[in-house]
Amino acid sequence: MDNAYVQALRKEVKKAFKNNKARYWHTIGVANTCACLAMRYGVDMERAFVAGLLHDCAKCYSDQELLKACENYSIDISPSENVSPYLLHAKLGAYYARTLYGIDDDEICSAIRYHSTGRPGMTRLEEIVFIADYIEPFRDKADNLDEVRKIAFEDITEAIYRVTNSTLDYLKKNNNPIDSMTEETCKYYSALLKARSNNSETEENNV
Ligand code: DGI
Ligand code: FE
Ligand code: FE
Repeated sequence: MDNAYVQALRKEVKKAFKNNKARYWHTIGVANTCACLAMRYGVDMERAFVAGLLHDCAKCYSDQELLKACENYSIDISPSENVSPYLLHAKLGAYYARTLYGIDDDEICSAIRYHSTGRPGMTRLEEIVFIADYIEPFRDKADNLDEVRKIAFEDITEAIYRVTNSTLDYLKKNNNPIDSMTEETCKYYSALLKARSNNSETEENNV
């Protein structure tokens, strides 16, 4: 993966989003933020940028189109995806990354697949795409954005816990169906933080 390849891919994505400028800018924001987080956490920068570029490549479809495409390509549809088909853009995006954009890197495809819900035990690259989607500079929805933006570069585990926790709060407040994966991700990262703080307490007691 070199610079010329990444630029060519960016142009393809720009063309695909020609009718949705805001989504293109979000995509560029995510790709750049992925690259910054990759520098911070010692992950390959080009792979992170490419995952960011393609993470929402299936976003410009209606609910009906998403359901139909997933049926056509035998992509499994969970009960919560049936109720909230927009969630399927992550699974369909991973499929299109492979089939339309020629990505044969399993970890990049998996980062796209799990970018909306996360998953327990994400790889660093998956974590980077998940967080970059939330904190990229053009995002302005969540109240805790400034806080999470800072934490993302200090402690990505803590950032993922905060993001999943506030997403769950938001979904509950709005009576949106919750995908079990989002819940499991939050539980996993909460347990990881707890285990870490128990360990450091034990270490302190042993001094
Ligand atoms: O595609 P984007 O808008 O850039 O971001 P995304 O793919 O993370 O999708 C964001 C939405 O996904 C956000 O409004 C919260 C929602 N989401 C995350 N987990 C769940 C969920 N929606 C439902 N219904 N259930 C979930 O478990
Ligand atoms: Fe998305
Ligand atoms: Fe996104």
